[in-house]
Amino acid sequence: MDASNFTIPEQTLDRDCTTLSRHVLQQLRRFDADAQDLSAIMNRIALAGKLIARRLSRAGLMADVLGFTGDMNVQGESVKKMDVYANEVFISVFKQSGLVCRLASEEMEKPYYIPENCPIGRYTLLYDPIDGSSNVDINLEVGSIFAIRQQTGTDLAEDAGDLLTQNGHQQLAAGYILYGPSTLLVYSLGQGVHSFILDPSLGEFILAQENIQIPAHGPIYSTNEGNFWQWDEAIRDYTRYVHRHEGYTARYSGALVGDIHRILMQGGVFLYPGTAKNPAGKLRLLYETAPLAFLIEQAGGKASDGMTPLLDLVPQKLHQRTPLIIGSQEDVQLVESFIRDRQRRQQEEGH
Ligand code: FBP
Repeated sequence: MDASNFTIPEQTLDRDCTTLSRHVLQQLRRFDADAQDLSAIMNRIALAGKLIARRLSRAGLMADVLGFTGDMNVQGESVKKMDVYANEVFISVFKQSGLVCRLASEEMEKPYYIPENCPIGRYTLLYDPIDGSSNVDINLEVGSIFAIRQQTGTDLAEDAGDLLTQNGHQQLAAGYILYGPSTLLVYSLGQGVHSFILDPSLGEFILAQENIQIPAHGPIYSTNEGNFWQWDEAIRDYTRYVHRHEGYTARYSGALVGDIHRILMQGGVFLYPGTAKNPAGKLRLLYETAPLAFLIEQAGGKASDGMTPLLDLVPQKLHQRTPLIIGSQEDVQLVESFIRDRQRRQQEEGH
């Protein structure tokens, strides 16, 4: 065949060459130091994802990778060996980077400071290294959740006080990595939501979808109904409503990242409300709910604690928990309407 007749569809080649770090620079439409730093930080997060994906894919064949360590973390939860491994991976990929001075994780009581990166590294990485820990030992989907924030002040006291003055709108970037049949990274820099798939043959995250929009409404409601009797009456009323109305189906994987990804793609709502025992719920504001709220709102969805927009919340402590209602606009508004109705009834009854 005459070479002049054979052309490679530019779009395909362009897409195949759109790695994460290139996409970040395209998004920022500039190449200054800040843009280069954010691109480099995203690249390091991608490396952490590749290392964790590799470990997970062979975990069942390796000794001492699955199971519990015997320790409890700052959340009062039994720690999995994969939690420790993944937490260390995130720290390790940022050493000698000059990028991130401080890493704050769900698995660590206090942030980890990388002296060689301070004070030049003006960013803080906040992350949940393994989300869905209860799924790890049985080879079901898990994830990692991350957010990047600007460090304000020198934090010489190493108490990360500046993080307790910022709301969720002040996140510079957020996303998750889903370790499923393929390893997927979904992120936003505040300019839409984009997904990348790890191509094992290239060892690169390659662009899969840009400007993902969540449907305004979806059939899915995702929640642990095992907590039904511990919930406020308003949430019970909402659950009774979806049980009695056509067009709703329950999906709950035990991994927040997996449930959120399903809802991002198909529409619906995820709920982890407060309970009688834990009025603030289970999920952590800085490492789980604020990053996912940033992402879902960038995709046209909505997130709240039932009453207040999730991104408006300012943490009072590093490991603060919040109730979470997140997903499609119409479905989150429906849940919130049940909460408002109950409050109004209570006020009318003088409670
Ligand atoms: P981890 O980050 O410790 O895994 O906790 C969060 C989580 O596992 C979410 O992924 C999931 O949605 C939720 O907790 C499951 O909690 P429950 O078992 O109470 O339904």
